[in-house]
Amino acid sequence: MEFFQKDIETMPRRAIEALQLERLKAIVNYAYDNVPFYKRKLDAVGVKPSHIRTLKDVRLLPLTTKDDFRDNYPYGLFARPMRDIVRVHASSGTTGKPVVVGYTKNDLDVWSDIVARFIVASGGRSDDIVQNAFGYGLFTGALGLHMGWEKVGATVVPISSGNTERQIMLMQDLGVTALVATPSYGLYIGETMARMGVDPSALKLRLGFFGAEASTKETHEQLAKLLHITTNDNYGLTEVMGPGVAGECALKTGMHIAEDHFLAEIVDPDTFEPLPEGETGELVLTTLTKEGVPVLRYRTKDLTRIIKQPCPCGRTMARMEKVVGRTDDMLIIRGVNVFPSQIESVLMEMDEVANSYEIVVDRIGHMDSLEVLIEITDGKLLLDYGELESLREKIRARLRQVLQLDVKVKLVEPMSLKRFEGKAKRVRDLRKKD
Ligand code: DLL
Repeated sequence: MEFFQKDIETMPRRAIEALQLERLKAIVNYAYDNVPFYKRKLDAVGVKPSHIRTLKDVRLLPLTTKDDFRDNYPYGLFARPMRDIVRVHASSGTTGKPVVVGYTKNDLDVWSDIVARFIVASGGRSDDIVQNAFGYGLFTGALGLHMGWEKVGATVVPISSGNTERQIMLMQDLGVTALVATPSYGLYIGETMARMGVDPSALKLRLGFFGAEASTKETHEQLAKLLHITTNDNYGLTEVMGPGVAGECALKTGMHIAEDHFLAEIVDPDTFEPLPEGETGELVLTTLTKEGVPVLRYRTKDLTRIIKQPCPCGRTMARMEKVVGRTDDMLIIRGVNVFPSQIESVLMEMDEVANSYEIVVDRIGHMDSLEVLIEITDGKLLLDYGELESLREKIRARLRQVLQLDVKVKLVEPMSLKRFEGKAKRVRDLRKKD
């Protein structure tokens, strides 16, 4: 097993926690002294930086939310004057103002280190040729992975997203060995390859790095099969840094959190009370070293669980399990909680259906209804009513078993649903009138 920063990645847990405490004290002081927003928030609850004596004391600090970033748009949460900031990024909010963040030189150095860690942990090497199909721009994904791969010493092809056939042509011509994309775009690239008659096993492609949206184990299996690669899942968010907050190693037993730079907690998503170790809840992150925009207790809205046992790969940094979904993506259908990822798991296991689906939620009278539009793989099936019905019934029964809910299933023609080059949007909730 190769490491990018072995001494750090395999530190004894006691040492990691001691380092976290030292850094937590320093960052709370730093945020209090340099960001009026944090001084106001801490003063309002009567907490002083000196009250942080143990790691658990992080709970004394108020939570920070996306709205806090919006309310302080654009530079209100910056702790450094603009002359120290060398880059800004922003998240693509669909409504309202975006979240703007800034990085010092040192922040970029840390950021590229933590991206390089999961790249190397998943088998990325200096002789890789990397097609970076994340959209370049204000999105942290493209430049984050770009810098991480450069730090590893690989060759980056900054192709950005879109123009899928050209992506495939360049993949062949340039001898690309690693792909960076959202899982949805990875699926679309794989599907386009099949349509073009390109055999993925004849390509040099061997690794795929997928992040920026939730993907199930089944989706990764599908990506591995379609593209003939080994896959990696990696996690991050603009407010806290970008990609690199956590990433899988080759054993794929959860995503190792860069705990020397982030303190992770799991809280009850309704009460915000801390949950016992190992339980699933909302991830809350505190940056421990970030200079540009330090963030105390950011509510990610992502639901996951943290595993602290050392991983057989040798890394001691805690792992977060694949994200189940976001608290704001959870659908409540006739009182039952449903995550799109549960539906995705079922569909990805079935060969008869393609990788595209759409979930439509509506209210008919007083009843919520959930309909899933699913593309079939073979268009000829549409001519055989009997077979079509039996497939529909099979999917319905499986979804009922997993969701404990009756779902309408509609099978649609191959390639009739929308494809995504970035983050997918697969849910249409018609109950929300927007
Ligand atoms: O998506 C940062 C990123 C870019 C991570 C590239 C990994 C790779 P935002 O656009 O601010 O930042 O979106 C952050 O995306 O709160 C999660 O809900 C979701 N997300 C990101 N990575 C994963 C993942 C980037 N691996 C939001 N699994 C986060 C599940 C993810 N959800």
